[in-house]
Amino acid sequence: MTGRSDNVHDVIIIGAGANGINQLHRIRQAGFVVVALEAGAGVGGAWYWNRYPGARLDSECYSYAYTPEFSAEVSTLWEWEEEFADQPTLEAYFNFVIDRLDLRRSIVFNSRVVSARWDEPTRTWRITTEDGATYESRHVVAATGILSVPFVPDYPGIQDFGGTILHTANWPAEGIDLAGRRVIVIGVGSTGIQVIQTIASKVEHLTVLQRTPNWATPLNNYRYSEERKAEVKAQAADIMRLTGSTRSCFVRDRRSESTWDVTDEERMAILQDLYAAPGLSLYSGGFDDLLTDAAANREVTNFLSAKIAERVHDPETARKLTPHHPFATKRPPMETGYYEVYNRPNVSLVHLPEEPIVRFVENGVETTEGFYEADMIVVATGFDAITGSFLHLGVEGTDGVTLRDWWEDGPRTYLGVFAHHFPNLFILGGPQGVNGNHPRCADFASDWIARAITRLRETGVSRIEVSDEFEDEWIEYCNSFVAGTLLEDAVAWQWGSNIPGKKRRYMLYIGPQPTFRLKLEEVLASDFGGFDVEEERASSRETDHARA
Ligand code: NA7
Repeated sequence: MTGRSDNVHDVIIIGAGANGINQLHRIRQAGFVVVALEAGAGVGGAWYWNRYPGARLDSECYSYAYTPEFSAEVSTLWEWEEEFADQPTLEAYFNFVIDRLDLRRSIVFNSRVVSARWDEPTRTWRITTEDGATYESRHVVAATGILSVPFVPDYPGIQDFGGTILHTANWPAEGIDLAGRRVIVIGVGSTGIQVIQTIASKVEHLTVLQRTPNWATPLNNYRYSEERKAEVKAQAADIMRLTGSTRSCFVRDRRSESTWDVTDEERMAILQDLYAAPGLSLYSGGFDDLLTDAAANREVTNFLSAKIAERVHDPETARKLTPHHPFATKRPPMETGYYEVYNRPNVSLVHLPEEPIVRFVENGVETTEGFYEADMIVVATGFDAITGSFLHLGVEGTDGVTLRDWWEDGPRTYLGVFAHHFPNLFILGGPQGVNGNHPRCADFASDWIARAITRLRETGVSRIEVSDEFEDEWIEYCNSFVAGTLLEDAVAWQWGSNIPGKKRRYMLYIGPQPTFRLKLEEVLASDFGGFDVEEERASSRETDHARA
């Protein structure tokens, strides 16, 4: 290979969202020369790009934040104002973190990675960004997120629309004045619901184009009193211990009893309590058999159907808003006054299964049954989730094999971290690794990756690669948690169902996170037993660079 780069590092991290920042700090603390390449002009990842009206967290802030173990200073100094922070607050938080930890100087902004090629003779990754800059490093950590490639359906005539058309992940930082506008929102996932409930009272008219209604439950956000702020800080370490012990790193775990272990009255009272509790409680704190017993799940959906019927005045609209799939087989969105929006005279609901879109035209959207005028269309149709951002990096490993080829039939990893053909590449917070409260799940993996790379340095290992047998084993293990559950029939981004042509594969590890961590620890305890490991050869590396 020709053209060595001047930008030589021990480790390159791709992405400076919650996970990339985490990894950058840990890798730098371990004494490596490291840089993080970030496509955006600022940090925060999802919280940098998703600036749409109403963008808000739905994990409790204090469980989503960095732990006191990650940085006691950040944990002590930062103050959350409410249970579920909004996008501006989260963006401010990530900026605060990188400034307190002096990480900004190690991040190159506006640097979208377009190619990452493994160079076998030098045991080096060579990376090129969109602007032509080149970098190289012994190790790469890809931390590009599972919801970062916006998906816009290819509607006939979409280019003919004469007004503003925007995917929610591309909302301009300066905002958009919505007063007096006739707006169409397409999509009623977590994002669409946040947009709809936020803009309904601001626009002249709002038309919602809904393909599949979802089981939205109340966010129950609240602002913190001074006492609560102090309590959240004082309990930070305990909360992190708790989220480290639960199945999906949420503050709640499923109840140990089944739906049928309690009387009908007790069940209704429990469901009502969970409905009134913050955030994802009804999902993360529900009955043990929520996703394994269809009849048990129906107890929840009957309960929620009644809530929709109570809250939406027009029975026909309530019918359209009532889903048919089991609760939580699609990721349940959180809402604040969402259902009441449909009682407003300036809001209309279009149920696409009953009147599909025919085409976009200059001033709106035509369906089989009507025409909906708009001067703005908000596209809240989600993401090429889980694998999309990793496949966009142009990764090429051994023997010219690309990650896109290798994952053609779905992601293949070992422990969500390693992939065969891609030596010294570590995936953080990607497929078959995270589930639930993502940054908290990835925090453990980030800590582990920093320790793993340190061990490789200490033991003089220049190259490490996992076998495809290990991948097969991990895929089978991941699938075992989905087999026999109600998730098997789900139509959801976790299966890739939202992207035309994407192979149907369940792409997340949904087993217990504590088990996942034990498995990672076993790899270190066995000194990468079973991996293909090569020690440094004196001649293999042309440039030996300084340590930090
Ligand atoms: P989601 O959850 O993927 O939701 C996307 C929405 O857009 C959903 O209602 C989709 O309906 C709808 N959609 C997708 N494609 C189309 C087409 N072609 N026509 C009409 N409607 C369509 O994305 P979000 O951004 O809301 O949330 C992503 C995650 O971010 C969320 O799960 C949280 O974890 C945070 P469908 O259900 O596919 O019929």
